[in-house]
Amino acid sequence: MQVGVVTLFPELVDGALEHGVIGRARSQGQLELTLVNPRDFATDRHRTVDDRPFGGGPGMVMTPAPLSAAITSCKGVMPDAPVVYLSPQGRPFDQAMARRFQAHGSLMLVAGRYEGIDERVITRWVDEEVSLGDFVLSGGEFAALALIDAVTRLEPGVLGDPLSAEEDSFGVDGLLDCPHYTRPEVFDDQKVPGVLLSGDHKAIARWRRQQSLARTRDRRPDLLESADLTKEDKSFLTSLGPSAQ
Ligand code: 9WO
Repeated sequence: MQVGVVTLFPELVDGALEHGVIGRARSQGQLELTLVNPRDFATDRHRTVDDRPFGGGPGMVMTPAPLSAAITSCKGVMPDAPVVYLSPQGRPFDQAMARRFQAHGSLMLVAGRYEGIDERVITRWVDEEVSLGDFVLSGGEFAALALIDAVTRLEPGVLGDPLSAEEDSFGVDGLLDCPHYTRPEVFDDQKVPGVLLSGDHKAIARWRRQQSLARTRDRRPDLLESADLTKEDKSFLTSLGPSAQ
């Protein structure tokens, strides 16, 4: 997976991606990262990358020329990468989008700062504007990092066990994950559910499925609309009776 990030804070992005599973993916060449700083393309004495908004108002806007030059430079490295701008105005990111980006093989992320970037940069270069949720950050970098993590872990060989990428929440059937337990059997007066100690693999699988179904109905009933449900799943949900909502 080839990922470019256009950012005023390349050290922040680089440092965050040194660790854990994603850090290993980088050292094994499964994630190839290109960081481009718009400040390196500013031409004035102070290397300015922001300016006051036309029309007035608080704060600053990322000025188009250095940002545009940074995107152009990154395009030279990855000409086929779709350009994605992370902002609260984007289309909602989800696991299906992560799979699509991973399957494409290359991706350029634009991380904004200040109040945002000049709209003409979006018009000219951005293929997709993407949001991770209804909240505002101080810049697009942490959203870019979350997206990179979600995409890179789908790359073959990045997770030790090839099944774990699929088995997580949203993996295949669009349900939330079941609860997890490890030793000790009793912690803080709380016992591990007996079925998990039974050795009855069929009963364990059924219990986990039912936990996923009940949680999804309680916390994210919207996901049940498009979830992959069997007849048995549906009759279990019916057996729960009306939900709290
Ligand atoms: C900052 C600001 C300050 C005063 C008044 C209004 C304001 N709006 C913003 C703002 O939206 N800043 C953004 C910061 C500009 C684009 C990059 N930033 C960003 C990206 N914040 N949050 C995201 C983001 C990206 C993806 N998913 C969720 C949030």
